[in-house]
Amino acid sequence: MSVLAGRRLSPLARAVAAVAAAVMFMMVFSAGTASAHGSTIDPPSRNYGCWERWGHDFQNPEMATEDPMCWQAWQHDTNAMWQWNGVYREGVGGDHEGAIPDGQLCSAGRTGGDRYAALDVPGEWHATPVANEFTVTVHDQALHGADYYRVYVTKQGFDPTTDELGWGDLELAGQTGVVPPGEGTPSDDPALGGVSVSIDVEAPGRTGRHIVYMIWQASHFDQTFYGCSDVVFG
Ligand SMILES: [Cu+2]
Repeated sequence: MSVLAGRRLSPLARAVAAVAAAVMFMMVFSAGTASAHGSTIDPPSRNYGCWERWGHDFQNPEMATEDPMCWQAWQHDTNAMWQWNGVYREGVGGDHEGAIPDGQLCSAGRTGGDRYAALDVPGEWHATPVANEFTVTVHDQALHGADYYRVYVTKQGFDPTTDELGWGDLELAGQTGVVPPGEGTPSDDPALGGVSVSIDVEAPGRTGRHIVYMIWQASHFDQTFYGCSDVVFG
């Protein structure tokens, strides 16, 4: 009887195993593509910086006082921090201002719903010291390449601790032409992979806190990445 039952069940068992294998494959595949994006890593974007500084210790309550804006971001949506490389939109067609309302620039216009909304909140974000001429480094994990990178810096007078970021606050400070896929500095950090691309930036006359806003028009298809990095001049 047990032999007969085994024979009768084995096609079902094979079917179950096949479905399980397919699901496993899809999970691995989607996890792989989800991690295959990027962001500004220097000066770090809000999303990358909070992941890099606290990803190994994100439940540490000291973050609330040491790095309060990262704390509110981790509290808002942990997945946004794990998916630090996913702040992008598709099909924008180059009309960034049309796709992203004022006040939502850091979340790429609330891409993915509410997930990245905490990135738009003004406050005491950890700020990287920079000179008026500096280099922005964007990390491209999956060798997407770029049609262009554009880097903006907020105008003098903008205060990231109190002001929501709008398009009218930005001045272009650096840009590139086409960057072929794979061009850049390869990373030996297994959490990153891919290549880092450096962009020269000039922001004369700036003092104090500012936001560096980065637009990366990837070239594999119409996928555009956006990122806010907090800096302090002088
Ligand atoms: Cu990607």
